[in-house]
Amino acid sequence: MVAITLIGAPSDVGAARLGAAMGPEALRVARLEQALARFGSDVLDIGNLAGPTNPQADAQSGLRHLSEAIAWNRTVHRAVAEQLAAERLPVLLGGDHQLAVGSIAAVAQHCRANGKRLRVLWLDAHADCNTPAMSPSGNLHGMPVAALCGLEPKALVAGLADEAAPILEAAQLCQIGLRSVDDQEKRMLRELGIEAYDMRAIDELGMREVMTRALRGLDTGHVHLHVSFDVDFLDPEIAPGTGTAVRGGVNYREAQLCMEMIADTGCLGSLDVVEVNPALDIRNQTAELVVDLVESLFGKSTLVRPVGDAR
Ligand code: HAR
Ligand code: MN
Ligand code: MN
Ligand code: MN
Repeated sequence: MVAITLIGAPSDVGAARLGAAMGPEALRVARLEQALARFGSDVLDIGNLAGPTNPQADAQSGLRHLSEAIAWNRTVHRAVAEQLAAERLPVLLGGDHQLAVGSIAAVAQHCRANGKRLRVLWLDAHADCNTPAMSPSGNLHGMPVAALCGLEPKALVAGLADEAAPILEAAQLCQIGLRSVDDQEKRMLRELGIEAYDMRAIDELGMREVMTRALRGLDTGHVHLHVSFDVDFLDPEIAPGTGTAVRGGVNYREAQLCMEMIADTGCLGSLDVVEVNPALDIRNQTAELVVDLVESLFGKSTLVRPVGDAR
């Protein structure tokens, strides 16, 4: 059993709409800590990190709120690194998805220092791989993958990693659930060679086959699996509380299977839960659903299997 630490990061500076900053509180109201207490040896909620509020400014050179996002990511990076060093499993409660830069930078460093292989699963309706030059909005939550893979906005990763090498190699990353990818972003995914399963792949192959492929190779060597869970991965019919909902998302059973198959690997080492926006939700159902799914991610549905059953 692992020790789990919840880290609140109430930022919405990377998003188009206000409200994701209330995400950590919504998840607490939905009793995330109490739910995880069944699966963690101990669960500690260290409360919310402090960071800049949303200045609601216009984009400058293709970017909105860059200095605020940099401040948030430095703070997140420090907090996540601290928990990993203490051999605890950090669960970052966002906040908007640009926070994954700080979180994944810390995880990548931890893996390098400890000889672990890193694999990142990016569960999202969006690819978040825009550079400022490509971005239709200037919103930084559409850019963390680009920054992590060594592209602009490089200022977002300055000081978080060795400047010479990108934090993430494309081969370490796998995206699932995509259904809103900008044209230039599609080309970028292809250029970088990022493994991506869009909703059509889930329709055609089924979630089971998609996850089998996404999780391939985790049984060899010491792998640290980081899950970056943008709740707009889920269909808005079941998860309306998010800022950029896109119809045609992952349904309840598919989401459960996705989480269960990740749990079965036994490799989960860190988690981001981002883009919960209670201002857009109905009776906190999105946070409640996320708590349900995170329980599965930590092994809720695993039956005690007969001896000799490898699963
Ligand atoms: N691709 C669009 C943009 O860059 C919207 C993507 C941002 N939305 C998210 N990220 N929630 O996953 O503006
Ligand atoms: Mn995202
Ligand atoms: Mn998204
Ligand atoms: Mn670890």
